[in-house]
Formats: sequence, structure tokens, C-alpha cells
Amino acid sequence: MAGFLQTPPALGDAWRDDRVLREALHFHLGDDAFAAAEPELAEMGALAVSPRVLGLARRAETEPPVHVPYSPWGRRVDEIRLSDAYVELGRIGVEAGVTALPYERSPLGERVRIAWAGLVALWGPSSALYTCPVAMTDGAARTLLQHGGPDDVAVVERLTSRDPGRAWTSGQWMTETAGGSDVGGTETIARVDERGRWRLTGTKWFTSSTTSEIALTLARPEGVAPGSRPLALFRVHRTLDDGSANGIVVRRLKDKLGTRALPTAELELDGALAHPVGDPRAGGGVRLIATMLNVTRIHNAIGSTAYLGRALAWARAYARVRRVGGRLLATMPAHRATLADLATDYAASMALVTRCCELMGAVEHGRADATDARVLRGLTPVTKLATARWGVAGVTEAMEAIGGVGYCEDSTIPAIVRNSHVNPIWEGTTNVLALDFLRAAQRDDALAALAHDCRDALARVRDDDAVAAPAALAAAALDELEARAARWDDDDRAQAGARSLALGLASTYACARLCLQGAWAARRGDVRTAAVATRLARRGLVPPEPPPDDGLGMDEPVSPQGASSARAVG
Ligand code: MFK
Repeated sequence: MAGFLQTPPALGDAWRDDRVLREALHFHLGDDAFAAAEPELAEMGALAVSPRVLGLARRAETEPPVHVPYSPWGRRVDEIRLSDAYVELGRIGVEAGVTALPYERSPLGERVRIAWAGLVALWGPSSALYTCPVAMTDGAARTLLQHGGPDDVAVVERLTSRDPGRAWTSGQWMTETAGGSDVGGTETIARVDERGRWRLTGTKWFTSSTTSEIALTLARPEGVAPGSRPLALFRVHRTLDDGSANGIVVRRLKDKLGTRALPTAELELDGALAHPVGDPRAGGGVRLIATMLNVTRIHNAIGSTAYLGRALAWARAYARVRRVGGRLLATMPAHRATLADLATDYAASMALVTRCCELMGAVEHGRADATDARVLRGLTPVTKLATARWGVAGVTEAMEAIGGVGYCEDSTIPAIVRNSHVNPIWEGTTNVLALDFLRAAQRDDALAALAHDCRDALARVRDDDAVAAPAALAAAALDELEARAARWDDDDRAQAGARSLALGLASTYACARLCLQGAWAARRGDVRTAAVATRLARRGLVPPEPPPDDGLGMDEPVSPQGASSARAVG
């Protein structure tokens, strides 16, 4: 059949062609460590976009897990069958070190988390969301190392192995029917049996990577008070040492918008054997599992950023081959402006993620002071919430840039869009994270620490011609955000403004980091990151503060004074 046939876009090498990722890693690692890390990154960059791996990812996305509750002869088995393509993608990641690298002796020392972030960013968008078990496994290993006892050492060795034959993954069973945002409503009860062992009974409502060998979970020791403080943390194994079931019944698999290769289930714990992490009678399980949450939130941010980078790479590949009216899309001003905005969001996300990983590595290697730890405490929720929102908006824009074919499943773009949508929900929604930041600001001085760190970065470049203008705008934005938070004289006002504060801080902090990196790159002859900082700053760093509650959120009647009458009465 004659007629027009569009030349297909060709995805370039994920490492070689991603200047933003390469430069961010080079800047944060320095010349020698970058040279040391590059071979593994280059290998993964080529592998991640190879026809074999992209084919595995495509197949895994179309072969969702299957729950087989009973054997042919009626015995309860609760088998979950996974796509072998998904399992193979996991094997590739584990062998490459996506779980092991930060726990190995590395010549990169405390900077290993920066190189590791690059590895996960390259592999992640080709992994059909195997990044989810990897995130939880990393979080569990860190939590057990920090808060566990001698029994946990062998488990950590499994969680951090590069050998697919030995490597375990971990789940995180936090969410119950009361919801992920109300952990204090946890109903699972922990009881001591006649042999002095802890056993859990209750329902876990969202358990991802349900086939993982272990999980960390919260439960309420029998007889303690309600609320979150008395909750205790436990390690639970899917099967017992003899291979028999551990009192865990799969109610059903969740039918999700995306993350389709990844099993997510509702579980009934029916006296499941559990190993306490710390002293269960002392409570404080939420504080202990927060270690895991902070790790998985950084993984979440890497995932959002990496998907945005992959979608942008597809959009650029398409722009290089698509002609409209005889002109390549890549040369058309409207399209170039749209892609430049996407490129700005991608670089801003990358700046936040690499800074988080720099601090995370320093904390993990005992090289951080108390201020660094406070910066990381504040930066983690800010980075997670901002990258997730920029990611969803960005991959949707990239899909639009590719047009109708990008909306079709066989282009693989819809899977990117669907999977990105989990990021603002998984591990805390935007508002939950904004409120988390607010608490960190109030309890741990995280806003002051973040602002101090941001000003420190800006002071180092304010006289540098390449970035002086965006640095001045970022400094003014920071003043405005701090003044805004200082004006909040009651809790309702602070909570209503928390999201805009967190998003403003994300843009401002990213701009400051891009100024620092941009000045460094400009000295080496590349002014593109300085241009990104300028574009980001000119776009406006501070979102408007929400006006006083006028009832419009719930469409309640508005009183003549402008206050919601429903609120005035209630
Ligand atoms: C890819 C998979 C796809 C599957 C689909 C996903 C669907 C969605 C599945 C989900 O449900 S994901 C949601 C998972 N859940 C969360 O992300 C939890 C969200 N909620 C929070 O983060 C709350 O802030 C939190 C539960 C932690 C607060 O609980 P509380 O009971 O109000 O505790 P509080 O008093 O704020 O903190 C208790 C202690 O923990 C305090 O320490 P102390 O005991 O020493 O005072 C806090 O300082 C500490 N803490 C809390 N958050 C922390 C933290 N410490 C460090 N970092 C943090 N982030």
C-alpha cells in the first residue's frame, strides 16, 4: 500500500544521550569518582534501552499477576503468579546492584548514593515498576540495620545481595483499611503465643510486591492504648522456615490504574509469626518505620524523575523525525518552547534528587552533621511531592507531544503515564507530604535548615555572571517563602498553605542547586544548566498562597463576610 509512513522515533542510549543525568552526577561526584562510576552506568544505559529489555518491559506490562487461591484439589495455596518478564527485569536490576550498591564497600564512599541514583534512574523506566520492591527492600535493609538486632543481620545480607539466587525483597505493610494517611488507626493486633512468640492478626489493605520474602509492618500489641504512639514494628516472613504458609491469606489482588506487572494485594494476617524490631512494649513503631518511609520516598522521587526523563527522550526522538508542513517538529518554535519547559522540570527534579542522595549518603556513612540531617529531613518530603507532581504533568505533556500514537498502548507511552500516576499517591500524597514537612519544620527546624542550605548555595555563586540573575531571584523567593510561613499564626492557616510552601521551596531550592551546578558547568564551557536555572527562576518560583477558606472547596454557602457559613456554624 502506497502512502505516507511515519519514520518511527528511535530512543537513544539512556546514559550517553542524557546530558542532564550525566552532568548532575559529574557535578556531585567530582571528576575521579565520576570516571570510576561511569563504566557501570554506561553499561546500564545501553542495556536499559536495548530491544531485549524494552521487550521484557512491554511484555511484563501486559502480563499482570494472577492470584491462584486454591490448588486443583481445594487446598488454600494463595499462589501469585508473576510474568517471567517481570521476574527477569528484577534479576537484571539486582545483578546490576540496584539494591546492593549502597551497602557494599565502595571506593566512592559516602558518594555511592549519587552513582546509585544514576543506576536506578537508568534501569527504573525499563523495569515495569520492579523499582517498587527495590525501594521497599532498600528501606527495610536500612531500617533493620538502624533499629534491628542480631537476628536481622542475616536478613539484611539477603536484602542487599547481588546474587539473584540469594537475594530477597521486602514489602512494607503499613496501610490498613483506615488508610495510609491515618496510620494511628492500625487495627492489627500483636499477641504473644504460648511459646513467647509474637503473632499478628488483622487486615493489610495495600501490600505491594506481595511475593516478597519478607515485609516490615506495624501492629498494636494487645492491651495498649489507641493511637499511633504505641504501635510496634515487626518483620514478617511470607513462609516459615520449613516452607509452610505463615498464616497469611491473600484476599484479592488490587486492580490498579497502572503498575500492572507489580502484585499489590489485600492480606489477612491470621496469627502470622512476626519478629519484633526493637522493643514492642516500648511502642514507637511509626518512628522506626519512618526510616523506611524516608528511603522509599527518595526512590519515589528518583522514579518520577526517571520517567520524566524517559518520556522527554521519547518526545525529542519523535521531534527529530516528525515533519509537519515540511518542517521538522524539532525546529518549530511552539514545540521547542514546550520541550524546553519539560527539560526545565526534568533538570529541577534531577537537582533535588541528586542533592537528596548526596545528603543520604553522608548520613548513612556517618559523615553528616546535625544540620545536614535536618536538611535531608525537610528536603525528602519536599522532593518527593514536587517531583511526583512535575513527573505526572511532564509525562502527560510528553505524551501530547507525540500525538495520537503516544496515546496508543503499543507506543509504550501510556504505561509511563499510568505508572507515573502512582508516585503522588504511593508513600504519601502531596498534602500528606506537605503536612509532614510542616511538622518537620515545627519539630526539627527543617525549614530553617533548608533555607540556610539554600542561602549557602546562592552565596557561593551570587557574583558569578552565568547565574547571578537567577540566584538573585531564588534569594528573593526564599525570603518571601520564609516571611509567608512566619505570618502563619494558626494551625489551619499553616496547613492550608503547606502545599504552596513546599512546592515553592522545591522550585527555589532546585533553582539554587542549578545555579551552583550551572556555574560549575559554565566554567567548563557549557551554559545550558545556567540557562535552565534562568528559565526556572523567570517562570516564577513562588506559587500563590491560597486565600482564606471561602467554602468553595466543598461548594458551601459563602457568608457576606467571605467566610464559609458552614464553617462559621460548625
Ligand atoms: C508502587 C506501588 C503502587 C501501589 C499502589 C499504592 C497505593 C497507595 C498505598 C499507600 O497507602 S502508600 C501510603 C503509605 N503511607 C504513608 O506514606 C504514610 C503517610 N503518613 C505519614 O507519613 C504520617 O506523617 C505518619 C504516619 C508518619 C504520621 O503518623 P503519626 O501517627 O501522626 O505520627 P507522628 O506523631 O507525626 O510521628 C511519630 C514519630 O515518627 C515522631 O517521632 P517521635 O516519636 O520521636 O516524636 C516523628 O518525628 C517520627 N516521624 C514521622 N514521620 C517521620 C518521622 N521521622 C522521620 N521522618 C519522617 N518522615
